[in-house]
Amino acid sequence: MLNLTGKNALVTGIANNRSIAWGIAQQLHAAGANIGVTYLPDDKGRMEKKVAELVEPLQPSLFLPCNVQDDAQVQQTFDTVRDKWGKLDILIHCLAFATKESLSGDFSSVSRQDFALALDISAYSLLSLSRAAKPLMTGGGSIVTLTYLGGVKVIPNYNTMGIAKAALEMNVRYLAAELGPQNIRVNAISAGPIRTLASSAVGGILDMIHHVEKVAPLRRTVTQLEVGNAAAFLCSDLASGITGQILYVDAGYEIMGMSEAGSAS
Ligand code: NAD
Ligand code: 0WE
Repeated sequence: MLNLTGKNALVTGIANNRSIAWGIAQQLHAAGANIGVTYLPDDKGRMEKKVAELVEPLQPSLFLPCNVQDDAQVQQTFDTVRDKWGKLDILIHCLAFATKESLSGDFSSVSRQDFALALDISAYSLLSLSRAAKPLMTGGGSIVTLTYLGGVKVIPNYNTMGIAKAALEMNVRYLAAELGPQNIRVNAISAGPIRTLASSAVGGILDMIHHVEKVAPLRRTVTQLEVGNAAAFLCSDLASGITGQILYVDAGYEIMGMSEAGSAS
């Protein structure tokens, strides 16, 4: 059975109650994991307060600021994990960022700076967090990140994030190869579109969700908790033979071709 009792899980990327990371944290907690949470700090401490209130029911034993653009904050986070927990079993990487300008219009118009920013926050951060987690995963471990179909196929306006997700998915494979001998598994979940803070800021997300509801085999979108269940599975011993994989949790959307034809029924 799915049992994460005795496992220490660090979850990044919770911003509010719609965050995919929040769905994941709830399901890891329900499976018995000890939870640690990191948040993106802001000047006024608003995010800290908001996320602290949200996660209170999970009684996290760690609650730390961690902006992945700041190597010192990343190091501080994992120093604290080492001091407080001794070992780490599960790392959830559930964050991404690109500027609004690089998520619309002509793909070729993206600036060098915006391109670098998106790749830094959304893809390089999996490397830096995994590097810091590696020495703490002494009993093996599981690293899970979140990706999207736009890293494999062209999705209108996903643009620069698509390049970042392609890089992220290849990071998963190279990391899985490097960390496998230490029994650290690295996988990604490719989630279908879900209304969250990040996706709602994108023009046309509702149209995309309606399209998925018409075309996907299950005729609906997925929820944060369904993604959380898949993450709990990947982090559990039930998935002990799985590494380097991209698991689609998308109501089946990814398998479809000729998608207009499927919309009739
Ligand atoms: P969200 O806005 O709730 O989460 C994004 C998180 O990224 C936020 O918590 C934010 O604080 C964090 N973040 C941004 N910059 C950061 C930085 N520099 N340092 C640390 N944290 C930073 O939105 P979400 O949709 O839950 O996104 C979570 C992940 O899921 C992302 O990787 C996203 O690409 C992926 N995803 C989302 C969807 C979707 O439709 N919502 C689909 C597939 C994959
Ligand atoms: O990965 C994502 C969202 C990532 C994202 C969203 C924003 C909006 C606000 C990253 N950075 C920002 N920056 C902002 O300023 N998704 C998979 C959700 C998403 O985003 C899209 C989508 C879908 C689906 C963007 C364009 C087209 C489709």
